[in-house]
Amino acid sequence: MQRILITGGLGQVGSYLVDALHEKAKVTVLDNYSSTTREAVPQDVHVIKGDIKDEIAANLVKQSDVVIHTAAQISVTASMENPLFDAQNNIFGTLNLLEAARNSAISKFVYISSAAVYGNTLYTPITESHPQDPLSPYGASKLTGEKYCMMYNKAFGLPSCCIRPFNIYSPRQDPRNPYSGVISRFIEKAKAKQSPVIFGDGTQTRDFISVHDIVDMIVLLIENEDANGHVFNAGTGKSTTVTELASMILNTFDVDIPIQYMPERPGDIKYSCSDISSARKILGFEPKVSLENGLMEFAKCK
Ligand code: UD2
Repeated sequence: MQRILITGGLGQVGSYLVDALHEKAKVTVLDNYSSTTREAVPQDVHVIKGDIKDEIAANLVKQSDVVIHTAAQISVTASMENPLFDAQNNIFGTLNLLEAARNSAISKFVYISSAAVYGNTLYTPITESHPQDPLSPYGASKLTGEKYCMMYNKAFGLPSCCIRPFNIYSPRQDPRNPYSGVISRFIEKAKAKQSPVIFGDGTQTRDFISVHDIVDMIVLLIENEDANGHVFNAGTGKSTTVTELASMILNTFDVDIPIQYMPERPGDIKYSCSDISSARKILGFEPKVSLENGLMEFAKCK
């Protein structure tokens, strides 16, 4: 049985990955419990409390066949307040794992980056070759992690690859977290029969991708040797305006209240939509969850 290490395995992406993989492989989770609890994954999954910067992480990498590195400092806001903390986790933590992987026999290292590496959108759909000009320490640290992964592939032959998720959503995203995405926030409001608040005029667009499609892409990456040395956009290739999203959520939850508009959020990008031709061609990836069905999943959890 393949031994798979999932760093950040109690987090949003990590815990869904555990669900998808733990019956097919010997899964070990490494998590520092910074924003989650043991209950995020089934009791029979092997969970180790520890940090990606520590020796324990390096030892676990050496005992694995596959490493899926989802653990990160994920808050853009926190990264603006404390760039050093962000870099220690996202750059040095990643480097600690890569260095352990260099001296091991692993068959795959998957790194979860972010669409934040692009910064302001110059054109859509955004291809992987779009200029990368991050606007936050978080974007810069994620990009640095990617560069290290790709350099380890070129210089040391490490079988590594990266994905750049666009706007991921799932019912496991905590709406009270200030960094939580717009979908969780609007749903929280709809459930409380309160108006969703749109920042700006609502014509801004985003590419919303269900966590299940992110998991599908990572599973495809694990077995695909042609993916090594590549970075893939992880989106749906479809864009939705924030006003359309608010209406869809009010419909899904059968709530008839007006939308509230507030001033635009500083630093907000206007248009975002991924080009996923590369993932389609090399991985055979096809997103399966429509936004309508993804929102229904939240309604079923209420
Ligand atoms: C997403 C990612 C971020 C980074 C970035 C890259 C999330 C949570 N964040 O930021 O990590 O990768 O993309 O570009 O996925 N909005 C409202 N009302 C609300 C909340 C948000 O109108 O109550 C708007 C917000 O102003 C923005 C859009 O909804 O125009 C999406 O906001 P978001 O916070 O979900 O994600 P985003 O795209 O800023």
